[in-house]
Amino acid sequence: MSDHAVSLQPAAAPRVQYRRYDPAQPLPGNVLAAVVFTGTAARRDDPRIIEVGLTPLQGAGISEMWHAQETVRTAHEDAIRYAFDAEYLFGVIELDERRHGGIAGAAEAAYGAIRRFQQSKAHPYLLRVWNHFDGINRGAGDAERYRQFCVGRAAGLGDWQGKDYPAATAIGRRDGDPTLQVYWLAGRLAGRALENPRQVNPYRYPRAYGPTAPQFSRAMRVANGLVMLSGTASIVGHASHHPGDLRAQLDESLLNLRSVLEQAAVDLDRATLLKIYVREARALELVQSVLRAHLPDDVPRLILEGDICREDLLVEIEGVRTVGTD
Ligand code: 3EB
Repeated sequence: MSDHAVSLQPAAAPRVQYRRYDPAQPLPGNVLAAVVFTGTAARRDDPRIIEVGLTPLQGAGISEMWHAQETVRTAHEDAIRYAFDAEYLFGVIELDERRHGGIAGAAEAAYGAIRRFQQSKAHPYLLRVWNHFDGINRGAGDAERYRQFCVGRAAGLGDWQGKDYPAATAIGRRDGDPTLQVYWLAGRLAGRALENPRQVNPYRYPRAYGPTAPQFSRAMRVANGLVMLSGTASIVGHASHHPGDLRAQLDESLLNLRSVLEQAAVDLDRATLLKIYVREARALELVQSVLRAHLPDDVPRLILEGDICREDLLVEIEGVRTVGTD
C-alpha cells in the first residue's frame, strides 16, 4: 500500500483489554499503558506501568492494558512520563500536593503541564483522563477537595479544546498519600464529545455544586470506533438521585450508561469494558448481583473500591468500547 493510501485510512484505535498482569513478563512492545491496582506487584522498571491506589474488589491482579498498533516509544518531560506511537499517546503525571499548596494548586499545576505538553505534541487532543487523589470528599461546602480540584483543573486546562472536553473519571483514594495522579490518552485526531440527554453537561452544572463546574464530557468518540465513557453515576439532570440506596443508584447509573451508549450508537457487549467504583466494600455482593441481572455475562468488568466525587453517591461506572477484543 502506498503512503498516500495509508494516509486516507482512518487511524486504527488502540485496543483495550483486562488481562492478568504478570510482573515476570516484560510488556509487549506495542503496549501504551498497563494500569494496575493496589495489591499487584508491578515492575517499576517500565514507565508504561501506572499504579493506581484503589483496591480491586473483583478482578484482583487484572491490568487494564492499552495496545497501540505499532511499537511504542517512551520518554519523559519534566514531571510527565509517556508512551506513544504515530496515533496515540498515553501520559501520566503525579504531583505531591504539599509542593503546590494543596489539591487546587496541584490540579492547576498538573493540568497546566498537561496542556502545555499536549500543545507541543503531534497528538494534541485529550481524549480521556483519569484523576485520583486522597480524601476526595474531605472539607465542607466549597472547601471540599473535589470542588477545589475542579477549581484547579479549570485554571490549568483552560478551554483550548473548546467544549470537546475529554471524557473523565475522578475517584478518591483512601491511602493518605498526598499524590495527585492524573493519567490520560491523547490522539493525533480530535475526538467528538457526546452528551447524555438524561444529564446536564458537567460544565453547565449550577453554582450549588462548587465554584467551578467540572470540565469533562459524558463520552468521547474517536474517529475510528473507540468510544470512552466517563464515570457515570446516579445523577439525573444535575441532581444526585436515591441517596443512601445503592441498588437504586446502580439502576440509575446503568440507565445513564445505556443512554450514553445509545448516543454513541454502540451496544453493550463483550467489546465494552466496564469499571465499577463502589464506596463501600461490603456492598460488593449486591453490586455483583445487580450487574449480573442487568448486563450480558460477557461484558468484562472490574470492581474497585473508591470514593465518588459527591458524598451522596455510592457507585459510579465507566466504560471503554474498543474495536476487537483480543
Ligand atoms: C458526575 O457525573 C459524577 O470531575 O472529572 C464523573 C466523572 C464525575 C468525572 C470529573 C466527575 C468527573 O458529575 C462525577
